[in-house]
Amino acid sequence: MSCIIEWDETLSLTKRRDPSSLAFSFTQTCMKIKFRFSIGPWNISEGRDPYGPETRPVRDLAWKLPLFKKGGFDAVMFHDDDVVPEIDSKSAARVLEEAAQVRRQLEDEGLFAEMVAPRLWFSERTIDGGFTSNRAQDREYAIERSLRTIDIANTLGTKLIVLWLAREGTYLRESKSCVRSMELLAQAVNKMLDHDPEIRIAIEPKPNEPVDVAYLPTLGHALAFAHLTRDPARVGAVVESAHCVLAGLDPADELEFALAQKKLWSVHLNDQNGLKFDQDKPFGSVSLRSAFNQVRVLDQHAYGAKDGACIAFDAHSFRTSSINHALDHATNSRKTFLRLLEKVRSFDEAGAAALIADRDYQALDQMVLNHLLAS
Ligand code: XUL
Ligand code: MN
Repeated sequence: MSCIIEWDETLSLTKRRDPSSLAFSFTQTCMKIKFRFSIGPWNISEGRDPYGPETRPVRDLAWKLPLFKKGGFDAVMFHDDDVVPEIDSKSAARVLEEAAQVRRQLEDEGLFAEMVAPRLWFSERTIDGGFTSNRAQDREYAIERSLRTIDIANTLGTKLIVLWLAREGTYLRESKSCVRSMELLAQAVNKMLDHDPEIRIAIEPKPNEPVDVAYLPTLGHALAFAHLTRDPARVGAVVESAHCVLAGLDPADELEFALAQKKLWSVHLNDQNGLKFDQDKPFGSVSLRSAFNQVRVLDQHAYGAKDGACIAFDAHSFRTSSINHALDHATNSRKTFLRLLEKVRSFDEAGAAALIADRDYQALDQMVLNHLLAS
């Protein structure tokens, strides 16, 4: 994997423990991670919401890919039917042919596929969930479709499968059993792991929407669930900022929790204004300080340096945006990330460590604000 890290002189990330406090401070000696950025075709959306229709025309992949490249993105994340539209009506051979065609399109644009996720929430066969549906034929469909997703991923040249378990939960608590649902989920994931011994499955937790109560609402649930599968080492996570906010959790802490377990295999950075509907706002749009802390932990722990994991922005255009500005939310998210990276790298870590040693958190608070406000 080329150019993940640009080294100047040394090859060390040194971790220094301040003897007078419990805090760790990090000195990134001459090391600069060169982050790689990713985006999904669904992030150029048409503006539909539950109360109104599309506000922008549909654009195909051939239109989107050059735009992604021009916007500074290196990789593309896909749902299975982003790669092969109307996938359920096509033969296995046809699906792979179309996937191969998309791979050529990606290569022509100098892009690569980051991950593929089965879209298990749209079909009439997944109305009550896929893997945890109460109907056996729905469960079979969900597993079959997920195995096809792995075949598509192989054709595109990625080994990362994302599972956002949209409808694996309940609208009505009495309709399913959690223990039974964990068994069903583990059976499904085991079949996926068996299908290709090289794939890794990253679960993307979200507490609600579309279901009332999701079975894997947080990162902690997802990582605990990994241990119910045949190969926990191959089951990790994607952390999305907005999903953390929806669960009342701090996105930077969630990222760091996954990093501590070596299970942060992708990130969906965006923003969310409180416990409301899923908003997928541009990164930093609601809380710049939270965004600063997210960038800081990713940089401190050299996210992606070893495994090439990408920074994805799972944001959407505002409904009011015209098609000419359909990617601005993503290019702006990327610019904000890079500006915050400068802020992270110019933060006075030694000064912060001294304030932590003194337990002067009031001064530390103001120091962070002053740093963010300084031009
Ligand atoms: C849903 C969400 C999805 C996943 C991919 O909230 O974030 O778009 O990222 O299936
Ligand atoms: Mn997401």
